[in-house]
Amino acid sequence: MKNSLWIAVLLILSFCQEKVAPPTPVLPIPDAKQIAWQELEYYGFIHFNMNTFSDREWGFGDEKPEMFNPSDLQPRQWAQVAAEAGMKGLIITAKHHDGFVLWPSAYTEHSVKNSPWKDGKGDLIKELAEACEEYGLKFGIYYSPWDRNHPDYGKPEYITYMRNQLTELLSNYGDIFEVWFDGANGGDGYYGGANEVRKVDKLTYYDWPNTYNLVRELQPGAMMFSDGGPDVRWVGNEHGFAYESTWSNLMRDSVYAGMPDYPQKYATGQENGTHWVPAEADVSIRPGWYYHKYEDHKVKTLPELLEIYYKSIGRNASLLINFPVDTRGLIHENDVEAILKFGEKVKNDFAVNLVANASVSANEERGSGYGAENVQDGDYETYWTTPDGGKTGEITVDFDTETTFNRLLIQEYTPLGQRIKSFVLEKEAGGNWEKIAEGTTVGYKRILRFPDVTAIKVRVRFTDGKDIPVISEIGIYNAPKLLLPPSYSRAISGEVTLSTPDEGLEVYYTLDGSEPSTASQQYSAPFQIDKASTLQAISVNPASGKKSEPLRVEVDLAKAKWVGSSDNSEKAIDENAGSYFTSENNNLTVDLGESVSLKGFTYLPMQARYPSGFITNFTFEVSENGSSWQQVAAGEFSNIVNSPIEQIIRFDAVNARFIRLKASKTADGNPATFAEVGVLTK
Ligand code: FUL
Ligand code: CA
Repeated sequence: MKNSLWIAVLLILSFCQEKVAPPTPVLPIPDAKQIAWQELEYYGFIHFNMNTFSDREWGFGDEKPEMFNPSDLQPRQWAQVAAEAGMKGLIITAKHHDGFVLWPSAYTEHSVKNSPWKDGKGDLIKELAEACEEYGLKFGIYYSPWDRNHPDYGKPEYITYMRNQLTELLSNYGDIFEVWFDGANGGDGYYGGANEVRKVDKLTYYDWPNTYNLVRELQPGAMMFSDGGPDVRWVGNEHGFAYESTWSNLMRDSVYAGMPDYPQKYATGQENGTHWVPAEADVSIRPGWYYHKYEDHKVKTLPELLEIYYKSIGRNASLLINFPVDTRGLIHENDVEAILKFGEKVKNDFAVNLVANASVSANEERGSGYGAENVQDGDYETYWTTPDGGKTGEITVDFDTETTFNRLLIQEYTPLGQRIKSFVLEKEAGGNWEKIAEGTTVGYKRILRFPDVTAIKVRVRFTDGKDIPVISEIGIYNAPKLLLPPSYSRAISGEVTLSTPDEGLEVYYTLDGSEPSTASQQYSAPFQIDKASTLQAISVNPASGKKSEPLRVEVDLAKAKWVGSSDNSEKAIDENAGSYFTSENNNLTVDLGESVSLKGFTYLPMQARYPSGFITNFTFEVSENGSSWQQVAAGEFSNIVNSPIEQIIRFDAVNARFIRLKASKTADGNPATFAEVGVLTK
């Protein structure tokens, strides 16, 4: 009797230990190549082709192969920079809209084979494929369906040409991880000399189903990108930002490449989307996709790149950052510096996962194999989940001691589908739970940023979902402060605003040219500057006492009383670098409202992506009464086209109430433009 009782107890125990069945997937779910791809998260784009040499964004198609002539082409430098910056792959513009191809294709003469580069013996696709292999990167191909060079574009013959070229690219260069089909297409072009407009039906012309089949056959592991997938979709903008709610599910059958309302209607994905087509956020490290010397000073700053990171990878999208490789054939020094700093900062933000050594528990567990400890083991394959029937669940993290943090990272186990619709992070304070931050969708990865919080115990509550939560990982981090100089802006009233690049920093400043320290004036609210002053300001982390480099700005008279003499000229004196005045008669005249002693002036050229009317040669005149004028300076803004930064001209002191900046010549012959004009009185 005693024995059989024991046997029964043992039997029951072993039955309980038996692994519980995993949750049923919530459809749609990713396929094997999509699962492998999502781990890459972050990879690079290379825009380098004919446009690099024609200094354009979209070549017309009539460019001559002789123009493709890099002086120091080094794909290994690209791969090295990408790998050092933490990227997992590179995708290159094998053919852009102008039709020029970077490999010796047998199907066209519009190719590197007819260029001076390596006497026509070069194959850039091969060189980059090898460089990627050397640096452990995946290799991908951008191929523009639109071809402004090809005589047959628009006819059925061109589809054969396109497939022939894809066959070359997908057969001869090893494994391709992504094939990027651009949605931009159709319009005017060279088309073999026809010089006309050719419109195609974007839905039917390319016969996508058969083109996709060809890619599948040649590269079964490749992800295909376009507006609507089939495997990875465009995020719908070129800023690198995904959405607060980003689903990997897409109503794929309603979408095709280049459809006009795609960004508004489909780019976020849909909760009830029918297919798994995750988002990829593409963005260039400069305003343009291709290299233009005049954008050398416009490389994205560290705060801008971090914003992109948190709004792409932190919002369930992958991140594709573009390098406009320069005319030498190198990633420019400024871009290298920016991307390496960014890679370093991201690494530091996520260096220590505070959950790893905390005690983690759940309100409910599905059973053995699905416990809360799975969210802290650093293994994506193991996950915590609950019994069937609900849509909510809670994970509590007990740090045991007061712990400070400012980032929450969550990963759903996507092979079972995307489920979470809302969640909240709370901390325990005096026996109550207080909200720290909240979010909507999660997906492969979701990251929330918030000001520093200190707590012993926190919990993540999954408050709504399509089904039970299935969570692979939860991370909590204390990202170091971004200790950069404060940023500066000024109103026409003269009021100055300083802001810190990160939460929880303090700002101190001086106005007399002395070096600021924590003993200087602390910034608390916008303040007035009326006269010429040297403003210097630092950001300080009060917790560590560490301080940033100083910001230094020469501030001068406020523009409150200034009046421009023609319509719209106020845009040149509104303290806004983004607005500008265009002058048909090439001059800007301003009444300063009172007579002052002038010692110089400043001119900021137009800052738009496609600027015009840069003043290259100027005269500067002053007047006391607005009728008799005296010229006090004349000359040239020598490097303004390549470097459109603020120009500063000084002259001997003169009293004046009116100023006039005249363009005797503009760079492109168009009417002069003025983004901002100021005076120097010191
Ligand atoms: C766009 C293109 O038109 C741009 O030139 C660039 O290649 C970008 C990545 O995609 O649609
Ligand atoms: Ca895990």
